[in-house]
This record gives sequence, C-alpha cells and structure tokens, in this order.
Amino acid sequence: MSLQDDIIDQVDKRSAHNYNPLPLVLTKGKDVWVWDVDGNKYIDCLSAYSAVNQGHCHPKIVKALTDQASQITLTSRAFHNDKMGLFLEKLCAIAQMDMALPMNTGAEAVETAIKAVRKWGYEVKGVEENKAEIIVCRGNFHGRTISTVSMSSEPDYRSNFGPFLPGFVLIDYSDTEALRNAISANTVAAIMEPIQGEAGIIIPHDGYLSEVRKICTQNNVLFILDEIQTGLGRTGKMFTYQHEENAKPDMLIVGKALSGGVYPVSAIVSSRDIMNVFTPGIHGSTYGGNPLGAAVGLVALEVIEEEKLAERSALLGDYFIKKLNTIKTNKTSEIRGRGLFIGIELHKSVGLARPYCEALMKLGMLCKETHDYVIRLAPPLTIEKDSIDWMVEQITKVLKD
Ligand code: IF1
Repeated sequence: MSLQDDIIDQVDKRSAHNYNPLPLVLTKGKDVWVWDVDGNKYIDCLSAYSAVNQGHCHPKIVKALTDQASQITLTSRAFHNDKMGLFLEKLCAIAQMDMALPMNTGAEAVETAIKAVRKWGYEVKGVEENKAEIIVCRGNFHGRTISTVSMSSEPDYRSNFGPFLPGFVLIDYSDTEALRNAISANTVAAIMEPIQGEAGIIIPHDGYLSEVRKICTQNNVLFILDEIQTGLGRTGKMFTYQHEENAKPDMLIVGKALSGGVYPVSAIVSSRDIMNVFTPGIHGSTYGGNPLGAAVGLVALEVIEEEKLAERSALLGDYFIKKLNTIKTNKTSEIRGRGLFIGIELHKSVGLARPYCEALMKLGMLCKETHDYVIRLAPPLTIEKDSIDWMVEQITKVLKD
C-alpha cells in the first residue's frame, strides 16, 4: 500500500462520507501548482471553488497570517481589535458600499443576509410580522445550513433534512417575468447568484441583472447578490454584476477569495440604511471580524488589486475559451464562461464528466465536475498563458480518447 492509499483508508474510516473526492492526497501548494504526497505536481484548475483566486500560499497573504498570528488572533467582538476596521474600510471601498458585517463561512454570510433583509422588511418596509418572503432561483447554491438548503431546489441537498425554513419563493433563473409575478406585498428581497456556479456555470441572458435591479427598485424589494463564488475577480470584473450597466445590488455577499484560501472570512456589504437594522446584541459570531481573518482579508483584497487579477481573468479567460473552442470533438455541447470561470458541457450521450476529470488528474490537471455533465475550469487568476496552452493540450487528449 502506498502512503496515499493509507491516508485515503484512514479518511474513509474516520471521516463522515459526505464527499467523494478524486483519489489523490495533496500536501503542498504554490501559486497555481499543487503536489501530492508522492511528489506528483498538478495544475489546480478548481482553486478550492474559487477561494484561491490569488494562488496557493500567496507570500504576501501568508506573511499577513503569520505576522498577525504572533500578535493577537482573537478578541471576540466584546472588544475592538485594531485590524477589523482597516479590513472593512478596504472591502467597502472595493464593493462601493457603506458598511460591512464580517462572518466566517459563505453560508453564515448568507444567513446574515437573510436576517438583514427580513428585519429590514419588518422594520423599514412594514411587512406584517412573520410574513416576509424572499425570492430565490431554481438551481441556486447558497450553502449547506438549514436556511440555505431551504432555499435550494436540489433534492440531494434537501432530502431528509426537513422541516425547512418557510418564507422562500422559488422562481426560474434568468426569467424576469417570473420575478415580477412572484413579488407580493410581503416580498422583502430577491437573493441570487449573478452566474449560477453549482448549477453548471449558468449565465443569465444579457441584461437580466439590470432588469432584476429595476424590478426590485420599482417594488421596494431588496436586490441581493451572492458573489461568494463569482466575486473578487473570478469572472473578469471585481464583481460579476459589473458586466452589466445599472445592476448594482443593495447588498453583496462575499466569502471564499476574501481570504485567498488561507482562512475562512466572509461578509455582507451594503448601504448604511440597510445595515442600520443591526443594533447591539442582535447578531454576531465568536470569530467573525477577528484580527487574524481581518489581517488576511485586507491583504487578500490588496493582492487582487495590485496584481490586477480581475483584468487578468478577463483576458486569460477569453483566451482559454477561444482555444477550447478550437478543439475538434463531438463530445461537447457547449463551452461557456466569463473570465476564468468556464464550463465544458458534455453531450448527455457521452456520459458523466467525472471520468474526464479523473483522466485529467492522471495528466496533471485537477478539476471537478459540476452538475454531472459539466467540466468546470477555474484556475487561480494568477495562471500564465503557457499553462493555459498546456491545459488545452491535456483537455484535447481526454476529449479525443
Ligand atoms: C461544498 C458547489 C461550488 C457558493 C455560493 C455560498 C456558498 C457557496 C455561490 C457557501 C459554496 C461551495 C461549497 C462546496 C462546494 C461549493 C460549490 F459546487 F457546491 F456549488 F463552489 F460550486 N454561495 N460553494 O458557491 O459557502 O459556506 O461553503 O463557505 O463542498 O459544499 P461556504
């Protein structure tokens, strides 16, 4: 038995089986590269679901982590710390919003958004007690907590986890008529992803987000975008809604790359009016806003700006998609994406994407299927052109075989 097999056996025995990972064990990462315990080197084309946009173990971010780790790591919010304000100042500047509320995981930030818009509904909009409705889209992914699976339309994520949280109204994604029809006097918000990641890199029709913006404004409904996966440069803009004119939401939910994959940091960012529903004692988190996460978050945001990662993503993503489209194969039905957020959809008759991801792993490239038939390509935004050329060669091999 190899070391790798031993480790996988141990995990099989001791870890709940809530995942089915590719059979390799990683031990080291540097920029776009990762190494397994046998010393094999791979290009990471998943980036931990877009948390590692800045590349693995970015030296500046790691330095912020280690410097802060020997200073002070956790104060709780019972006291101020000297890092949180600096971090939130930067986050608000980048998001062009007034105020932020820091949490840890993405799902916690979505929970925070749900609480914020419900409270806004009762206290500002004047919705009758316990009647608030939030519109969400079929195919969404907002996390794994009870509230976020209550928003989901995916049977796998919901099965036997009920009873669910009431107050969510499901509509089709990229359908403005459905949104108009779903709005009632009790609607407080529409929460959606600007591109649906888990659903298979589903890009809504041109103009959808600005139409949603308009409909929400007309009806005094808050427009909330979950940019946990699509934000911070991934799709070729700092935030994906910026691909459209006049699509700025009332609140952004961010996470993942907010820490460059170094530490869980998430937040909601919004206007002063909406954030003012939070008063002392009504919401919080032991770790949310801690100085270690804040120090890391500040530098992770600086790296995105300094290294122009959004611009890189736009240029290199276009290049990647163009090259993928030159592959002569009848196995793919569509290659789509924005920036370095790309999906290769296989014809259903070709079969599942998983064996293609396994074949790519053997060739030195790590990616993860989404929604059964889509190979998702999302390398760190620091990727170089020649690495993209190399990846296209590997993808060509597996699609030809
Ligand atoms: C897993 C998917 C990606 C997210 C959006 C909130 C969250 C996520 C738009 C929650 C998290 C992850 C979690 C990860 C798999 C993954 C995923 F395939 F399931 F959908 F990225 F595509 N909003 N996405 O994408 O954030 O609480 O996890 O920090 O294993 O569940 P979290």
